[in-house]
Amino acid sequence: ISPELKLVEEINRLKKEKNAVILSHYYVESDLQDIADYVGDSLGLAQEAAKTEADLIVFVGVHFMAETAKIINPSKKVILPDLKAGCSLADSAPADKFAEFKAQYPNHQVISYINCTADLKTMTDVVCTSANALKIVNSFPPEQKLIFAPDKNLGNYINSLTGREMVLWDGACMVHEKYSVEKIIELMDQHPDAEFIAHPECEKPVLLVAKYIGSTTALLNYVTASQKKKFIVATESGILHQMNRACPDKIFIPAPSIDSTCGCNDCSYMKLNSLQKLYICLKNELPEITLSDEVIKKAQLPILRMLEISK
Ligand code: CIZ
Repeated sequence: ISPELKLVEEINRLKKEKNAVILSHYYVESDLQDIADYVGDSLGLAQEAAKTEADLIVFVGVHFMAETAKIINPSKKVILPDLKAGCSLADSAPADKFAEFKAQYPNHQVISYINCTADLKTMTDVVCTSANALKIVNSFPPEQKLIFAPDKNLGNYINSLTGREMVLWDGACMVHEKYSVEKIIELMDQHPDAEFIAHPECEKPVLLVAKYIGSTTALLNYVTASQKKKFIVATESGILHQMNRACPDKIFIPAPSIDSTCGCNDCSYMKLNSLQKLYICLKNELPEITLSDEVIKKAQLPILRMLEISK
């Protein structure tokens, strides 16, 4: 039996013993997606966390996602294989700076992308993800002034769809802002039979050449339903595992980034997760996500609003 299989066996044994659930994000390595009880985007993962009956939630993703699971399950233990698995978007919006920013715009309601810290969520009216951003924004009357944080690219994209002029925080995802439109066009020329699809966290020039724009789940659904056989995909390459599983007869080419050496674009934070770390984390029930009662109470409301609107 290979060491990897042994790890998988041990993880499954511990999971049963501890009544744990493993929630993995689409962007983690394939083996960590395959071992999960549920694999999905942050909306699906939050929905799953909200209804789980497990005593222990193991979140194989990044810190803000595990925090979200804790906020909606304060009485449960939530653990993350590597506490250093952060997020450039969350880092781009420190709570104190955001409080100053928000104070400049009285009469505005705040929509924050789920990719932010729990502290920022305490200053938020409704949280959104890329899967439901349009729906959340449209749930406000047109005259309501809005702040959208922290992803300016997603905010700009939603502004362009709705004709709104939401005030945007100046943040971006280090994976999605690095796609090179020149290299993408070159690749499209080499593969004229391929369709280029992109995530709305990408910059505008990249979105302008995309045939379809959507969240990870929307992109996955799109390629599954499409008659096309080949796609160039501009989002973190972890999603290609689910695309290949859903459509074994189709070809998925990761879109190139400005500085990619491997021909794909990975999130180094997501890739901090590993089977080995998952095993150690589950065994020791550490590292654990902890938040003050006050933060949980305040941050819960905008997440529950999002879950209600997304039903
Ligand atoms: O919402 C998520 O999970 C992320 C980070 C992207 C997406 O589109 O699903």
